[in-house]
Amino acid sequence: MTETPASPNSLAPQRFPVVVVGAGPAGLTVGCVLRAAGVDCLVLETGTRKFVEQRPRAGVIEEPVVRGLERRGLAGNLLERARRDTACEFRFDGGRHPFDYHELTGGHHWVYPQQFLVTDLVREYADVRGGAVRFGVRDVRVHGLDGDRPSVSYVCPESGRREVVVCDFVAGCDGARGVTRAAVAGRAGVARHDYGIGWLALLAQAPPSADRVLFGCHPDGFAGQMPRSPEVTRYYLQCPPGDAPENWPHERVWAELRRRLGAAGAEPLTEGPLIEKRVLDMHDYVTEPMTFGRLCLAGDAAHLVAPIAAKGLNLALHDAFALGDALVALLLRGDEAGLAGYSQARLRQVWDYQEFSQWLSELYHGGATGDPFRAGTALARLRRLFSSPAAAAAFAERYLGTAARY
Ligand code: FAS
Repeated sequence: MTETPASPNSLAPQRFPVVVVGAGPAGLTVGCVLRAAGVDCLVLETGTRKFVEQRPRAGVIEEPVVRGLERRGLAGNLLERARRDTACEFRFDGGRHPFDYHELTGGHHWVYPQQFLVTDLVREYADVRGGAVRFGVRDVRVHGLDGDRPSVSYVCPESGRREVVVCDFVAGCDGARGVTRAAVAGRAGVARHDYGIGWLALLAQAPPSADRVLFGCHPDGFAGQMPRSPEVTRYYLQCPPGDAPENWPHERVWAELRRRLGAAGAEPLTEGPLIEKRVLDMHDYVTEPMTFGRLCLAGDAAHLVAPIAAKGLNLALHDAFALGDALVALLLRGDEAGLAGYSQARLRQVWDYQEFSQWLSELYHGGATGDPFRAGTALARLRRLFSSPAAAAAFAERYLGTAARY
């Protein structure tokens, strides 16, 4: 951490109560909550507006998160356009095993591609609520986090000048590879877990093969189908960590998907061109605490949960709700309780979701480890979802993220 730089060719420092680093779901939601309360803030983003609005990632959103967005006036398009899922389906033992969580709990999952949500949030923040945002910034640095006048500096894409913004708080929402967590690397406790597996993340230009999420728990590895829209479908295939997308030509991908998702009575898969192919090495991390002086981390900047349990986006939005509300309470009413308790409260849910992700990973991947004992316990865990109402209810609560408290 360095003192506020006074570079000779930078203009006088600007001033905002809050600087938000990163215009992903977490950063934009914090910005929208602050703007709704009339708190000024500046969002800094290295990508262009077009880039952040078109980046496909998650798509499954929990009901409590949808209601949180709705209460903050951020769910208009989502409620109109998203699909509500009522069931998912496991495929193992050569058979189809539908899991109707709506019948069990009355709950839903909402399916709304993350890039659609980010597009809504950018419009709401910048165009509707008049929030300040700088896209395309470079070399963002944070300064003086332990004092009461932290600042953020960045290189302006137009002038090439380093600009300085003085603030009261920095919201670190710059994702897994950002600079804010790195700025406190020496002080943060970071707990990591590596699953030792990869997922080939695919987007197919094809309608979904089934109107629900499919989980194929196959001895040759996991396969998943997540409908995203009537035209595009997300698929995942378990692969070795560090594998190269080039090793997965079109024919091999569909042959593996057919095999691992194959089941008696199942419709054939609807194939199509693969418009995205990338390998994700499955790992998790949690940063503790999530606040350092005047820096508050939220979303993937603080914790990463592999897409196994579809929790990353949901955790990022839960963080953003809590952080936005806490900053408003402090800046407008001098109420410090929310911010003082932010890190501890968020970490309870973060660890709960990490534990669920681990539990689910064993269920998905245990059968493909080559270890007959793990394969046996994974199958027992799967079968219990369909033989024990208590196990089914517990799974549904965690899968839907509807636990009353953490
Ligand atoms: P984000 O990473 O979304 O946003 C951070 C922003 O900060 C980005 O716009 C970035 O450009 C910007 N930034 C980075 N460095 C910066 C800097 N130095 N200065 C300024 N800006 C900077 N989650 C699920 O729940 N379900 C899924 O199915 C799922 N699938 C995924 C698939 C893929 C391929 C990936 C990569 C992730 C997936 N995730 C999924 C997780 C994902 O959704 C994240 O949890 C979510 O984007 C987190 O949101 P943010 O914390 O806002 O971070």
